[in-house]
Amino acid sequence: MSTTASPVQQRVELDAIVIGAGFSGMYQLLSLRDKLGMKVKVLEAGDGVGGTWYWNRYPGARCDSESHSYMFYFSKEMVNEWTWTERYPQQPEILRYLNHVADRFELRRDIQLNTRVDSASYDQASQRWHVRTQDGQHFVAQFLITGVGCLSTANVPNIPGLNDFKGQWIHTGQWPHGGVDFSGKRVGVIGTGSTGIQTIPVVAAQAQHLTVFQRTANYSIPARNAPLSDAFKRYAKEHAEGIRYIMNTNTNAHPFRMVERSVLATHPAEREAIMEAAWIKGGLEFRAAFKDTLADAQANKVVADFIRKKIHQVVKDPAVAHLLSDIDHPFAAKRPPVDSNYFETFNRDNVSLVNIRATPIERITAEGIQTQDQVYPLDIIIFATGFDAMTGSLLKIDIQGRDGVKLKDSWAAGPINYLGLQVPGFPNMFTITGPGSPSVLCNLPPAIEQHVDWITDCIRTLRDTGVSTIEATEPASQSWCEEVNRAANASLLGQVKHSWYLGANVPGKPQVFMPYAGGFGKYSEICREVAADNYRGFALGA
Ligand code: NA7
Repeated sequence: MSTTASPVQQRVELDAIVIGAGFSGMYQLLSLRDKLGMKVKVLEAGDGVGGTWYWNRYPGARCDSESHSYMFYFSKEMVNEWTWTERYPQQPEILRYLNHVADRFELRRDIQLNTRVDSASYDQASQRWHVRTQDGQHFVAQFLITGVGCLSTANVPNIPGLNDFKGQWIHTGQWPHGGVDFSGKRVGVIGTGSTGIQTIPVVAAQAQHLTVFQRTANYSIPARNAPLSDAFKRYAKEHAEGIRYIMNTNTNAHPFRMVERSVLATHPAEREAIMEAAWIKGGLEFRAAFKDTLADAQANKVVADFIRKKIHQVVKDPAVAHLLSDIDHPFAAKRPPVDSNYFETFNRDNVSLVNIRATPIERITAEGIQTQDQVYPLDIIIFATGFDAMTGSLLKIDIQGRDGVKLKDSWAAGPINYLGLQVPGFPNMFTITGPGSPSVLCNLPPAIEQHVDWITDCIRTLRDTGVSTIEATEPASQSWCEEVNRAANASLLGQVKHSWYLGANVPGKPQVFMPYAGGFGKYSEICREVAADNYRGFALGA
């Protein structure tokens, strides 16, 4: 049984504190507790495990990674035990999987739910982290490990008048557990990122009318979701080691490789056939049909034009098709969504599209949304407006490192870090899939396993060699941030200035490209070399 927060003040001494009980926090707990025999507690704000998949319960919520890759591979037995039902797992199925992980490894006894961490401060004299929770509990440990998720702090735009709205408004990342009934309702969705694109077709099928408020048109690839065949289920289990090897050694930790073929060097008729086949197959693998799609603007335009053509083929009203395909950024330079009937949904009589780039939202009134030229009466507004990504959840906690330096001050100009694993000035604190690591550019479970394994090996080494503190040095962190920047600018990723990869979606956030775009395989290799070189770039203290 999980324990629930008690209001009684107490001071609990531990070896390590882990924040968050999603994929990251649970595997970190298992690794430190069961492999190293440490005393560990996971503190989790929700009243269940699952992290991102606990909170994101909006209709249509589904993973864009294929199910056989969106799971832990550290346990062969668990790979064999668990069988996914669809090509892309839906949120309830992923949540069931994560609950299975918690039960299978008896993790719940060391996970404290309903416990929001308020602050964490490092005491240099005792070399201990002091963690305090919203309800006044006090935990002390040598190591602090954050597994707070990259996309977990909801970004609700500050639109004037929201409090005046008489209807219901919801952010997709804070969806009510009881669900929302759209029948007979006039619904507005703001946002056409991956989330909006997933939820719009499902909401449209239930609502009386759906109005989509689009600021930036987006590419999307058909997911071609379907139940998995028995043959595929067998294949995934029988080839688990091979699948794992591919994920761990390629660019984005997906279970397929990028084809070593250039768009521009391929004859136009042949590349059209290749793109057509990739479109029919569907999913993020479309992006891997050529090696230069994200490296060369001309190559990208060929692929982008193919998708624009597809949008025009699907959407019957040419004006709507134009608006949906009038995309201002290269394909895959912002996170490319995959969908089930997104563009088709705009052929429905009960769906309309509003171009808020041309006529921006001015305010929300009691009745609905008012743009520059019209009022749209609504009963429900859905904010599919994304997250304060990568740094938001860390900065919500008042984290103070050595000499009382606050993380928010240290990161005022951007998230300085070393390998996305540590921050200089914050000894013995590790950030699972932190800014500076490949994280959101990857299929996340392999990226999480790699981080957790590295952190666990590091702590084991410290213990075995009598070292009590480890801290990223300032020079190593500076040069890693330069490398993160270089990697982004080596591809078209660095050219898009209004993406959440740079923090551009949150007013006032420093604009720094946060994930490492040099490739997951290469990144893992760097982490291995650093560890083998006696933790080069980290200061080790007695
Ligand atoms: P995203 O990808 O950040 O998309 C958010 C969408 O909301 C995007 O279309 C934004 O338009 C729009 N948005 C954000 N703020 C506003 C305001 N103020 N007014 C109008 N429109 C706005 O978030 P998602 O949840 O879809 O996806 C996040 C990740 O989760 C995804 O990549 C997967 O990895 C899973 P913009 O493009 O900024 O003009």
